[in-house]
Amino acid sequence: MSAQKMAMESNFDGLIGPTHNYGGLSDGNLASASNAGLVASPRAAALQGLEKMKAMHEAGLWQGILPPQQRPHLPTLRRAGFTGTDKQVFEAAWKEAPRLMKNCLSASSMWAANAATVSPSADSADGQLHLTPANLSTMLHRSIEHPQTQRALETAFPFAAVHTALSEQSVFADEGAANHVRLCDTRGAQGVELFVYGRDGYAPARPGYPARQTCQASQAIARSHQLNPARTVYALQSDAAIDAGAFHNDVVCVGALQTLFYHELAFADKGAMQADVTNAASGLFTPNFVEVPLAEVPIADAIKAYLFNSMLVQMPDEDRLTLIAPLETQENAATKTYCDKLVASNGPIGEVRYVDVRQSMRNGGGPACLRLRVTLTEEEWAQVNSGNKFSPALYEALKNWVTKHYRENLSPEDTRDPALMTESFAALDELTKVMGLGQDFYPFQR
Ligand code: SUG
Repeated sequence: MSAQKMAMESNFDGLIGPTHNYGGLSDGNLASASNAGLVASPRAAALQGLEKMKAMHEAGLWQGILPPQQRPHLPTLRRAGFTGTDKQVFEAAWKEAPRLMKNCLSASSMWAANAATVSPSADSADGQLHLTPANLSTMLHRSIEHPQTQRALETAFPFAAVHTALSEQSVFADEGAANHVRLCDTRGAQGVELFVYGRDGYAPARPGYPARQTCQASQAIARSHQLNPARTVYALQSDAAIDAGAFHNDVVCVGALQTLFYHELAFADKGAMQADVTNAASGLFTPNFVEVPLAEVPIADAIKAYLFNSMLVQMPDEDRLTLIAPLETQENAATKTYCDKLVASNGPIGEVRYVDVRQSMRNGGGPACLRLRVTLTEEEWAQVNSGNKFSPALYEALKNWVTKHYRENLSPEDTRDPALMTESFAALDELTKVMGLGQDFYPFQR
């Protein structure tokens, strides 16, 4: 085994884009369905995201930023037969295919946990960092993200193996890191990668809400990331979790270092999951399973309050882990009581901090959805594109940029305004300069 390098987990957050709105686009995501049609605040959303990044940076964690994508996504509209100037395409699409248009306006790339699956260099046979952009093929509005995601990842991680998304077909439906947990002793050491899937891609679709991740997608990623099969585990989500609204496993489970924190109903066979993870970790570390009992936190509360869609982080100089939870977890009696008890116990989680990401939460995106975890060695972190690294100066520049370009309010009616497109493209054009992304980063610039 090669000498272990000093490594840390970084968080790359999706910067929330100027068209953030409540489109009701995600079947099985209860927040998206129940908040459809609300007036959104793109400006407040982006600023909430920036405050979370700032808090993590100030706590001493490595913090990165992934830029928003171009919306409306004109290439999808043109592929669907709309022609003419951008404005003509925009107006004709709203008139003839309003549902398609709504899908092309979503700012969904903010949920960076779905951008890709990431395997650090310590886990792969070739010693490289591997990233596979998620095809997100289950939801139309998300399926158009991956080509631009690939570009964004290649820009941010020029030294890494950035793969092409898996085949865009139901057998290979893939939602990225939201269904993937890496456990380890120390970050730079060989870890165990746990892939959680909702269905066998060859089986008929399940009744009820869609299962978005297939076993075949997870296996394909583990192969191309050159993972050691003995250190790789696959576990099936429970139907109960999916039917209660756990459209991704990270709605009912989060892990860090040796700790896996999950709801009693998260897995179809939790005994098998525990045995498989323990076996895969043999000789490396002893996993610490923190299971939240149904009797203490009903699954409906866990999902509504997003207890598990928290970031589980190792703060410098803290012995125990910190859970970065949404304010909604503090406001729910069952989850708040559980968190107080968790901290008071002498278990692996020693603190819970609450953050305000309400704008994203109304679309089913908690603190954990907004970030992509990338474990990096010091040498790798030094090679990350500097424009993708959070700094106080970049924070100030982005805050000014958001305040200058973003609308305070965006109602469903407002999304029909072609000025939203021109404003958004002007904002993104300027962003490529602020973040040093190059002058042909977005399709409208090419
Ligand atoms: O894919 N919501 C996202 C939320 C993603 C959350 N990510 C994780 N759990 N990792 C989704 O369902 C709603 C968009 C709308 O309805 O306007 C949406 O796409």
